[in-house]
Amino acid sequence: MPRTLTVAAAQLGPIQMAEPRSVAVERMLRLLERGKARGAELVVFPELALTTFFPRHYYETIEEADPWFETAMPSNETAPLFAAARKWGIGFHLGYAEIAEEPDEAGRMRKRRFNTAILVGPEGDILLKYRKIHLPGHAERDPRRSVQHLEKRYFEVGDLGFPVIRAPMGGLAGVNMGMMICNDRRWPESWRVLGLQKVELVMLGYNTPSTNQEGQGFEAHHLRVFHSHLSIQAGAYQNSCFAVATAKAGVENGCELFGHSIIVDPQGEIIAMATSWDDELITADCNLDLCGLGRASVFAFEKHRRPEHYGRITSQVGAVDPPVWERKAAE
Ligand code: ING
Repeated sequence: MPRTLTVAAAQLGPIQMAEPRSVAVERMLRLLERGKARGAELVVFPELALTTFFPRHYYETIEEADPWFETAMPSNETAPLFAAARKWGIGFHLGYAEIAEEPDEAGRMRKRRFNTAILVGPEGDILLKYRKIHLPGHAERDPRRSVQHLEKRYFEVGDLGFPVIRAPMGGLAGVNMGMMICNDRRWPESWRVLGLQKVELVMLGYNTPSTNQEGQGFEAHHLRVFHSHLSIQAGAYQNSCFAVATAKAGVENGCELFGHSIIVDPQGEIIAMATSWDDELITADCNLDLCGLGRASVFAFEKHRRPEHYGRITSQVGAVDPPVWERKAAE
């Protein structure tokens, strides 16, 4: 009997600055209901799914951005999602901005801000939490940019690593599930750390502008979606896992985000894709046994990996110049 899990990407259209969380949650409940009707057992919502993508806005003090954060999860506004999960027996992934009163590395208790995602089980338990590690953009206002991207200003680098948990989901007694968030998908290290924990299903949400805002050079528009899909398909293939990647899409305060949410199988094939840039549910039946093929052959890590040659990957941050070739004087 194949270990099949029916998953859904619940893509959200734009959330405007003035839109209260209750409206976003109502939209998400409609998608959860549609997921139930389609037989979905796990629904993946986007990154920062409760509000507009506020890191595109500059605030003089980071405290001014605090209204965009959740100080409790579940909160009054998000409790209906947890109740629906329990009522319908559906798990869900939710991305949100998190404020936590926690000790930092120096053991000092303080208010900490993260770009966070949680995995909630069909009984409403929070099974796993992840805090975004690869924060793109910049920390100070950048006058060259058409739109700011201030994740480095408002969020700390995640401090939970890339965890994987084996937990019941749908009709299965145990599924190995892990998460990453948006820019993380562009870094193969994110995928490999999850792959080294036998992840079977990677969930990720994203908010990605449809045009390059860095102003550092020409990038054809179609490459934005190509790069996103390339990263996810490669990550899934090279770690023999399924991936559910869910967009927040459409035009928020004049800034266009692309949709193209996808579900990818362990062969790297796209098995479902959203076609709108609005609220849209896509589903796929994932036979998790398909993760085994790659793991037993091309990507049998224990047989083929050679960590003794990978030292640069963890010892270096940036790239270094290579030695320059010179013709050797004749001996
Ligand atoms: N957004 C974008 C992402 O990684 C980006 C930022 C876009 C970086 C394109 C590089 C190229 O999809 C977030 N929120 O990380």
